[in-house]
Amino acid sequence: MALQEFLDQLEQLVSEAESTFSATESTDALEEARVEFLGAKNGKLKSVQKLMGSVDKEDKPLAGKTFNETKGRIESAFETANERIQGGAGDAERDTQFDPSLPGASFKIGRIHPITQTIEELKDIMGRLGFSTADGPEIEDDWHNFVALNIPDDHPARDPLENFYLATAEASSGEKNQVNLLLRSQTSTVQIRVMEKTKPPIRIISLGRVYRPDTADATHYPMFHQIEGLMIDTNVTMADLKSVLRLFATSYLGDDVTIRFRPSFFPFTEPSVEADYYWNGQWIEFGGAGMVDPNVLQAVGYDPEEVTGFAFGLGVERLCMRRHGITDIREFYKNDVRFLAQF
Ligand code: FA5
Repeated sequence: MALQEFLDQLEQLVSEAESTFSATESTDALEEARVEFLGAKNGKLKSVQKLMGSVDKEDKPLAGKTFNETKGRIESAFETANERIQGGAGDAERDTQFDPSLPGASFKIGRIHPITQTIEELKDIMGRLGFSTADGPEIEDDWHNFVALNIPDDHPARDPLENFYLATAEASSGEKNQVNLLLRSQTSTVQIRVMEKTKPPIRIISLGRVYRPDTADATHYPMFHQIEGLMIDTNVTMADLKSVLRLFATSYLGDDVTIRFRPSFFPFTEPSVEADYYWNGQWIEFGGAGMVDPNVLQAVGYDPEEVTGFAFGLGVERLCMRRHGITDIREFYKNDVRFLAQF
């Protein structure tokens, strides 16, 4: 074989290999091209190498030298393509790795909702006064939401327009065939559930969501939270109620807070009071309270001649609003991160 013909074949192989390698887009395609040109058994370079045997003896040194250069050029075309393909994957991998040597940047982490924070703090305050926490369901029957709380059938608090009634269900006791179910309108339901199961003395609080079809405005929301307190013992008086509520309000709102009690009415307490605090030039009601009505004590099987007690139910949102200077209850439930991030 003439030398020139051999050299031409080598040159043609280089340009063919370079354009094939540079067109590959994946590791698999590149490997296929590598085998095609550089494969040890049937690669194209190997086939051209075999032709070297037919080159004239005196031309062999130049043919061998050019062959080695050709091999180097094809290998380097392969390396370039390999770096291109591996390099792209490497960047993606690096992006997902944590590099501790990079300058610090703070992560934006979530925060606990202000109402949840308030609930935890109120539990803490009442815990220090010896009150443990009890829970009750948000879907209630009319016995726990009304009847046992001395709220008769014809009481306006049972009006369908004042409550979120859900359905009727089979009663578990044989007394009535069906009970009305509703989203509880007050946490006072938990008083009944605890007293039904526990003998006095009792000192509990219960915190949770309650639901009323109230129109949302600056101080009302159709779903809000209450903290319920209940203390039953042989000699609990109105003075105990007043001390606990005052201590509670000053612990949470600060010593400078002014609170007042107004005579009021709840079917399940007698006497009843409304508790208000003074804020921004006006009195704001933050809860109701009173001495547990003897009818309620009887409904849960207690003897009103032996035990007495007080109960209170306060709006958690309104306490939190006063504490943080929030003027509109609706802010809590807009999910606006600019508001929530402040707590
Ligand atoms: C009651 O719910 C009684 N169960 C409280 C009670 C418990 C009295 C134990 C006696 C003994 P009232 O409906 O007033 O009471 O609600 C209590 C507090 O919940 C209110 O003072 C107010 O702070 C808050 N509240 C009532 N309605 C809303 C509303 N729509 N949005 C936000 N807070 C509310």
